[in-house]
Amino acid sequence: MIRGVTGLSNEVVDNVFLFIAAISVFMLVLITFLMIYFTFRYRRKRNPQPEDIRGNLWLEILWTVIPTLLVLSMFYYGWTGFRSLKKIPEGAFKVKVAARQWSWLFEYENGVKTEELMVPVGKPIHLLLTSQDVIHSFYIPAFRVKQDAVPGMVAPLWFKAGEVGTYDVLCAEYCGRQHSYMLARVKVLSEEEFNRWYEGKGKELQMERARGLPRGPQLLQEKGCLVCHSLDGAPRIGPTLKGLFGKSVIVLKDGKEQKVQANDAYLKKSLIEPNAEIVKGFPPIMPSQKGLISEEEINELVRYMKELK
Ligand code: HEC
Ligand SMILES: [Cu+2]
Repeated sequence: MIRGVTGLSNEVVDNVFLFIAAISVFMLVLITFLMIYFTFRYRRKRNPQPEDIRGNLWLEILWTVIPTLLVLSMFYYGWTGFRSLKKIPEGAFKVKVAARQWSWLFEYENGVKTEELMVPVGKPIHLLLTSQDVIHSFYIPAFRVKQDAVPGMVAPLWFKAGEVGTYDVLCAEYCGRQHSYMLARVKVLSEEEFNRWYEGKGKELQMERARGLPRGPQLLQEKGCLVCHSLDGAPRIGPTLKGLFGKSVIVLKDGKEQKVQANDAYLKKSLIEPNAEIVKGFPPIMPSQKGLISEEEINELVRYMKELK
């Protein structure tokens, strides 16, 4: 048990785990003991003539019934635990979680988006998991919860953090080359601190929207572009976005090399149909933003990319 971490899902999972582990250890000890005992007890020196031992009804009943009960009790605890993990308490605090190659995005009901999951302590948190590309798996070891995020599906998950602190979030489904980048954090705050953060962020967002501030840098972060693209000239998984506008780029189109000008149309197309023209020397793995991005966001991103000289 990880010290200092308690919560409903922890108790449920830990109890089942300990129960099964205890039975397993008991069986291991018992079987090992009997094995060693029988090798001595029935060794050849003491029993030069092999004996023909016929069935024993009571023994057979015993060793059928006891293991059956043990296994059924494991099933019972597992099943009731599973049910309570699946039953989301009413009034739980909702957060949408989007998984994508290779980052997580958390979206709260007031529209605020973050890359770290912020939650209040002691309150049930209801996560709604989706994936924008391949199958990922949302995993918080400290809270004993794990759930696949599958494209085209919303998977629910809930937990309750017992103590204030910072805990790891991992992706538990191998999802491509930079799978390990999907290490994020859950920050558990006291209720008061959380409310202050939540309301502050909400107001900030409203103000930004009202003023229509350029959101380029924030969009790049929010849409997860910076996992694969740098702004400083160094290639990452994809080419750098620095100085891209106006450059001539060698791309593979239908398998043939071509030179194209990186103009507005090219930048837009790179977002919506990234695999129509693949930049030479890079793998065709950029996830299409189709359906994930608004016209206004595309325009803002293109505007910002043009500024990255
Ligand atoms: C999973 C990694 C990944 C993510 C996330 C990603 N890209 Fe890409 N991107 C690539 C790769 C790889 C290429 C080059 C291959 C190709 O053209 O498809 C590329 C190509 C591009 C190009 C063309 C670059 C050039 O030099 O011609 C642009 C523009 C671009 N991406 C912008 C974005 C933006 C904006 C985002 C966020 C909305 C984004 N990308 C998210 C991997 C990614
Ligand atoms: Cu993943």
